[in-house]
Amino acid sequence: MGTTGLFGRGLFKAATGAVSTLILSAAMSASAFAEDTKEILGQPTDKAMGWQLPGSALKVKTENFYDFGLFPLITFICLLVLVLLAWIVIRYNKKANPVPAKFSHNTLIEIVWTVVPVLILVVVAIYSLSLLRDYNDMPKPDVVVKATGNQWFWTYDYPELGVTDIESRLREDAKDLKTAKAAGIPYLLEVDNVLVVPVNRVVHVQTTAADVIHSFTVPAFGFKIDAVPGRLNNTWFKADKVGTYYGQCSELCGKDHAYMPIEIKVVSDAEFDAFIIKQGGKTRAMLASEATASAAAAEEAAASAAVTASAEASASAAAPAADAATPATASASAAPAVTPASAAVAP
Ligand SMILES: [Cu+2]
Repeated sequence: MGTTGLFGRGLFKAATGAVSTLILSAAMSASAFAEDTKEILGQPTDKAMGWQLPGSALKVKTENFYDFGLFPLITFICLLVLVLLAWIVIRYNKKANPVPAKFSHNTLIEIVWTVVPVLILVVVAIYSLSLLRDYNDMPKPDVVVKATGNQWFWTYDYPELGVTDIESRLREDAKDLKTAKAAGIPYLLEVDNVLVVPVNRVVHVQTTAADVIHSFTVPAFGFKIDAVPGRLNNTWFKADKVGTYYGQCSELCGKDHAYMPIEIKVVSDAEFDAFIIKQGGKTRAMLASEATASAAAAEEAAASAAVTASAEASASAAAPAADAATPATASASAAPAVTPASAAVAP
């Protein structure tokens, strides 16, 4: 290394300088961020870097995979390549190494640089597939919501609860930074009609579109799902904190693509039921009791039908052997058996 020229040393200095500047600026921005800003759940924070605060357990898992898996791995590989590159440039340039070696292969090193990346990719794949499976295997949903993308707003339906066509558009005062600040709402994110869902419940999200492709995306819940005309795409989330969560259409869909945000309000079960009733729908409890009542009614009807059928069967069996008076007796004896059942159905 004694012959390392000025060029080599200069480059090394530049490289270490760049790395230390990067580290320093990252540290400075992190401390500045800690002082100046407080992250707000469900929305982006000014000057912040990295993820929004997570709003569900699945998002936490996704973030952990990136923060403790992919990001350190990417950083390590980048630094390794940088160091190797710097070493080659400094140690083996024309001045430092005037007589180059003539060999062209090294079996061991070639095996290593093939096998090690394969192993790294296998580990990444195992974690990725586990995460994909979690996103894919939806638990039994408590609420189904359907989000339809339109140019340029969203419409929301609760198909099972009888609530349809809630149009959700960007609020006028959110379109301008000054008016948004004055109103205390997030710029370009606040809508007139929000999508309301209950907390700690599995929400099944169906997406489609009425015109062109849109994308239903909410960072805090870690989903981004295309809304495609003529298709019904599915995802799910389970919000673990009450609050308001913002997202945006994430598929370029025309001139007002930037002005069709998504706002999800996560509320308690009681508030959710109140919202559904206000929208003219039926709550899950109402539907469940209706279902129980109609099941009971169906059971009663089936029971009374069976009684009638058996009465008729006995009547018809009695008929051939009896004289003209017997059918009247048979129907008279069948009648009381039917009556209590039909009386029970009536109320
Ligand atoms: Cu869109």
